[in-house]
Amino acid sequence: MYQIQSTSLMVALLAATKVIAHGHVTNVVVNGAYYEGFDIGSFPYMEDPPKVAAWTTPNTGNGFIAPDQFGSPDIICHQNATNAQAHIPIKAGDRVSIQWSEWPESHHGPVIDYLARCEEDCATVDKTSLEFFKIDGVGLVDDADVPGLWGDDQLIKNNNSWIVEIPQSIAPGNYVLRHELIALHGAQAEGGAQSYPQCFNLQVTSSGTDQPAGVVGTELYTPDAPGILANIYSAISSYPVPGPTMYSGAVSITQASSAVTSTATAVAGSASANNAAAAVVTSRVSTIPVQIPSTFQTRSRTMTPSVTPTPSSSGVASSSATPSASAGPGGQQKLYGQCGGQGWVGPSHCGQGASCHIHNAYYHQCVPGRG
Ligand SMILES: [Cu+2]
Repeated sequence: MYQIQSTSLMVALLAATKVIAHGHVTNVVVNGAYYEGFDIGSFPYMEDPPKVAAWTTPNTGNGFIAPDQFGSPDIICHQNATNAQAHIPIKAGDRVSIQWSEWPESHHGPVIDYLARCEEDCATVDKTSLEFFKIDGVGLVDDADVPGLWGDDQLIKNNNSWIVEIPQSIAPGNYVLRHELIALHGAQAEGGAQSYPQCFNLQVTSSGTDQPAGVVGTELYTPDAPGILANIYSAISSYPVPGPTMYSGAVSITQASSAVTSTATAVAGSASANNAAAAVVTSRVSTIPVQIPSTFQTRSRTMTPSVTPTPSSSGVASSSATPSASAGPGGQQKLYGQCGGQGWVGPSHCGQGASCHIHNAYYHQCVPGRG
């Protein structure tokens, strides 16, 4: 019994480490309205996930894009990302507050934001054709104390959030907002930088006319570019934020928290920029809504039968190899079933091919893969 418990604990710890290690954008706030992001903890396991303005990625491990992938489409909107099917209506000059789940202190580096115009609909545009222009880039803020104070240190101080202003001068239209953190803790060696891009579809109304030239995502960076290859552990007199030069109409703003006053649903369907569709404000709230387990799909299908348990001399009770949701603590849970969380007394193991993923302190779920 002890062995099983400790294995279970180890799986849980590994899952927790993975989740805590990096992060992803949970939501954005525009003019007080809260828009849900792509929830990597639940959407990949739903048959019909909500249509949100955030691009979809199966990057359930909160991973990064390494420099040897900077020329691959994965650098555009993260690993195997596919177009968001909804968009956020916004006015040029408005600000977007981007909320990360968490960000590790050791991962110093720049915060960078780009826009790319979609000729038609950002829900169907070929991402490799998007040309990004930089509207924000904060790298080394203060190097008094090596490794320095960086853009993402400001993000951490600001409750893991970042505010970017949509330049007033850009032409109206549909845009992909590409928000990115680049971690430099290993960047003293080529290949050691880590990119964490996150994309959102915006429908911008504006009286501006600028259509800044941009760069396709796969040409934003190279592994040896200044700012990608950088040693943050020695004093740096100046740090060049990687990527193309900043758009002249970009606005640098002081970071602050953005109060949530309502929740809103991103607009799905045709994204005509002339159609001044307003966001559907569904409710007024005073606090940020919390994902609750009831949004998870429950499925009746069970795991494929697992292998016969290895005979054990210690007499561990494993008379049945069939996963069962009614097993006691330490038993095997079926795929997508609950496997832990505060107050949970059911099975804490997942069947073969699945691992226990910690969505939050209250809900751990068996998901495919080794976690
Ligand atoms: Cu890391």
